[in-house]
Amino acid sequence: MRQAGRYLPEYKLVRQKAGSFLQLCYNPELACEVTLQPLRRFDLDAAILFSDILVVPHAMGLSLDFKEGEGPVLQTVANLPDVERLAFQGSFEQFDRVWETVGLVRSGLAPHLSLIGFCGAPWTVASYMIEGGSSDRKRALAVAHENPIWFQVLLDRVVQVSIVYLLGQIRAGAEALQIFDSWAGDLPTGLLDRLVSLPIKQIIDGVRQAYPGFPIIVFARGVAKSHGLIAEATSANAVGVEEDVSLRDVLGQLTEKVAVQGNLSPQLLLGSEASLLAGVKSVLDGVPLSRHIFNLGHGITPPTDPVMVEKLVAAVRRYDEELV
Ligand code: 1CP
Repeated sequence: MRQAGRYLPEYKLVRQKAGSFLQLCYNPELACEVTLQPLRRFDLDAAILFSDILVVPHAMGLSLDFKEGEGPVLQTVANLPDVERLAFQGSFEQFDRVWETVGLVRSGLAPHLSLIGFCGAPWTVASYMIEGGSSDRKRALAVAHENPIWFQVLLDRVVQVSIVYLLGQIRAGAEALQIFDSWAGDLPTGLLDRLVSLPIKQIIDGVRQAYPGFPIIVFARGVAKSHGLIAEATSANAVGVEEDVSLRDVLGQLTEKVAVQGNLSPQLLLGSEASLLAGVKSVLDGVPLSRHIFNLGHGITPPTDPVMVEKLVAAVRRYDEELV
């Protein structure tokens, strides 16, 4: 989860060299380098592609910029003509560069390490396309509630383009996929089916039509009691779980074949070693190793000391060895 983030000095150097965040995303050599950096430092099991969920709306024709200290600035859509102008078929030059990154990463990664590709889920991506950047999602929520025709067309186009994007990542060497619905928790439970589960299921079906059984993790952040329903509706292999939710409770909502991923609070990396270790133990206790991918509950924060990440990984490994 945001492994290659701003907490690593070597990332900051490459980012500077690239010029901007977006130039880094579209520079296969440098994007490969920052994808691999955390793996050189830490004893991790998998790498996550360095890119961003907003590459999809960018490829669909919306202008995109990442402003220093401000986050993304994306061109918005507000009506049917805006949505009908969005590209959703054919080829997307932005994707070629990301796929090239995936290929470089796979060949630079030791064979026993996995490579996770990703995209944003349609609700989260559409919310950025409506709001134009980081926001409270009020406008996007109003549109979701009013459900104008153009909103459904928007979700459908994001689904189609996301499938193209993910299939290319698999062809280039991704071995698992994660779909990030960071703002799923904003929605009332009555809208989760239509706006979260259904469009994610359409993406998963599209991917598995070409690659049957392909492993997919769904991270619907903030849906606590609805993880089970979403997993069932989407046929995810694993669900990413936000912090402050009991993994055991979520496991109880899932069938035996579905695993959990998560969910240590990234804030614990900013405190004492003792509280970090207590946090690791409380995440791991009582969760079967065979159904758990250890991870943070959300992205790593920029003030994190890499030494704390090292201690975290060592603690998880120790716990592993005690059990097996
Ligand atoms: O300054 C910088 O260097 C940019 C910081 C950064 C990074 C490292 C952004 C800007 N994106 C990323 C990479 C990224 N984003 C990855 C690659 C893996 C990695 O580097 O470790 C992934 C998986 C994402 C996914 C992403 N981007 C999400 C979903 C996951 C989540 O964090 O909830 C979202 C919501 C975004 C949008 C985004 N990208 C970046 C910013 C500042 C934002 C806006 C966040 C917000 O609205 O609060």
